Amino acid sequence: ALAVQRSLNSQLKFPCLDRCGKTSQCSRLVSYLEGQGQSAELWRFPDRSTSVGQMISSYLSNTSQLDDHTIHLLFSANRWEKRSLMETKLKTGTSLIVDRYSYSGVAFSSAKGLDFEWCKAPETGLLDPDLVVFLDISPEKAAERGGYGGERYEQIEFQRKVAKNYEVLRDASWKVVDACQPIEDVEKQLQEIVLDCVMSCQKGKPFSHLWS
Ligand code: Z5A
Repeated sequence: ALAVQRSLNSQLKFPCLDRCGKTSQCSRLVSYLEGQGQSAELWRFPDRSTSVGQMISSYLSNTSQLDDHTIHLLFSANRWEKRSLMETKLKTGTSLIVDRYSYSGVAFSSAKGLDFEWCKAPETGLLDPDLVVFLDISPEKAAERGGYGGERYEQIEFQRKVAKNYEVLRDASWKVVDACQPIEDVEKQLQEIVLDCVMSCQKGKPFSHLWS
């Protein structure tokens, strides 16, 4: 009963470490898909435009303090508040390129010591992406990139724990792309992977849900 037949749509999710280049690549991908005649939108989590998103944003910029469980649930709530719009967009044939999703929620919160399964629980029932792409970069290399160090989680030791958690979450269906290649090479690989996925989703595919 939960399965809804999809028409022209796909959801592609980018978890990853900070500064791996996902924001740059996600917007390039949307332009690429549009150039291929596809309807596509760029989404990102946290979505800082909502009232929940603003609470998350002040936490990340260290202007407010919150208990680790509380901020985890806020990140999850921020995805739930967008869930029905996400489903509507997909049903009407728009592909969504999503910069971070539930995987980041679990990888970052459990790096603080929260129980892994507890972190997954509030994500249960959110839409499962058609494709997850992991932009692979070491915490050390990421730290050498522009703008690193401004927000709460931008510390190498913490990012190492996050990287280990992504290894636990990662399954064989994830596509892993080396994020240390030149930006244009990463872009080219992503275009191929993503266009393939978008095309296969056009054949019609039922929705599935995390974490099943
Ligand atoms: N978080 C969480 O705890 N729980 C959750 O549920 C979610 C998130 C969803 C904010 O996320 C924090 O929230 C994040 C996880 C946590 N914390 N951390 N760390 P965010 O996504 O809003 O912010 P971010 O991870 O800090 O992303 P970012 O700063 O936007 O970085 P990016 O998207 O990975 O990279 P970029 O902006 O595209 O590029 C960074 C720089 O590298 C820039 O100067 C580029 O020109 C350069 N770059 C990009 N690609 C390359 C290549 N290939 N070579 C060389 N240089 C490059």
